[in-house]
Amino acid sequence: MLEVRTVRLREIRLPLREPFRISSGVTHDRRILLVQLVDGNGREAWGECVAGETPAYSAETIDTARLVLREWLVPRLLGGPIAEPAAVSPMLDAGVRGHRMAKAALEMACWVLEAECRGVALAALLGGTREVIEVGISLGIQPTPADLAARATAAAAEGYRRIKLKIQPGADVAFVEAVRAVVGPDLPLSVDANAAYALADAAHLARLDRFGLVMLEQPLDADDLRRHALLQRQLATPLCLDESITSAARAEDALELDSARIVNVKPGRVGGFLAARAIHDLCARRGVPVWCGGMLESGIGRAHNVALAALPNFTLPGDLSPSRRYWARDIVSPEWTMSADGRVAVPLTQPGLGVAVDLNRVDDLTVHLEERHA
Ligand code: OSB
Ligand code: MG
Repeated sequence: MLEVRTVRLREIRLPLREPFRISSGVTHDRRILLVQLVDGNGREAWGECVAGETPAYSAETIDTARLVLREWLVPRLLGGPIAEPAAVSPMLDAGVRGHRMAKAALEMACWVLEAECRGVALAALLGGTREVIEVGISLGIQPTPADLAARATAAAAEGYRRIKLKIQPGADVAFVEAVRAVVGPDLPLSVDANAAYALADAAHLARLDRFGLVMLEQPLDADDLRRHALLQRQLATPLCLDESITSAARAEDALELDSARIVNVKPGRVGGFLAARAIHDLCARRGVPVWCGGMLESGIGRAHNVALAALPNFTLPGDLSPSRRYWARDIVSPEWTMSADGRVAVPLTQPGLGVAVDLNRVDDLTVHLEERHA
């Protein structure tokens, strides 16, 4: 039984060590909305909203999420007892369409609170079985193929198990070719277009087939399941969907249509852990591999993602880079690290998140704070 007495919504500003460019825009500093729950016994649990600064990746932004949380979502959670964390999504979904990133921030914090109350690790509460997860890196768009190849060489030397290259029209075939030439034929490579292409680019995208990519992620518009299926027929490279997969029903549609043969699961994109797990289970039943994507999260969001990625069908490396890849200093301790052979350890011995939130540092970084009580 959960009873949320206080909810704090706070925005922190966390500068990236270097800008991250994808086809839909560039991020310099992350504006991150953190959710802090406090229950009747003074137990605390943290959530993180993955919405971006601009409505480029999805319609939601940190500012829409804050509004929806404050006006519509937080009031539903306060006060009354909640039987279990699986009951939270139905409460938040009733009469509120969309806004899945806002919902997820609250829903995932409730799972953390339950894990704290029961004294179990979040990964264990979710049904995770894996103790280590393979890590992949997502490399932003660089000015030239040689620049990207240098980044890829460094990433391979650090031990990453898979390298994902962001692509866009004008920065694709030659860039992938340069990377394949320096990393050799065996390192798993993938590309992510963040919806930058059209179906008319099919013949051009088929030129990527000769690089033996593990997948081509989200080439077309998020709403376009049918055109992804038409594109898949013209490519040897398996398609993976990210932006398109907003729910288990959407994932089912995509698999029925053959719009995707691999699914990127981000709990923050789909409304939280309940939906993320449903997508995982659906894909497992159908023999479709999934992996955990990232949204340049702080160490709090990374803890959520690592816990989810411990589920058995997360068989491909996740975008779960260590803290130092993104930040001069993270907001959790210990910071997230990666072993020399490219793995992150799932914290299984401590209850809840498995990392401590550095409250002094969070306070220093806070630019906006609001609080609601039951
Ligand atoms: O498409 O996976 C994506 C970051 C922001 C928005 C969308 C995406 C990404 C990444 C970053 O690829 C992955 C990471 O967090 O390391
Ligand atoms: Mg993606």
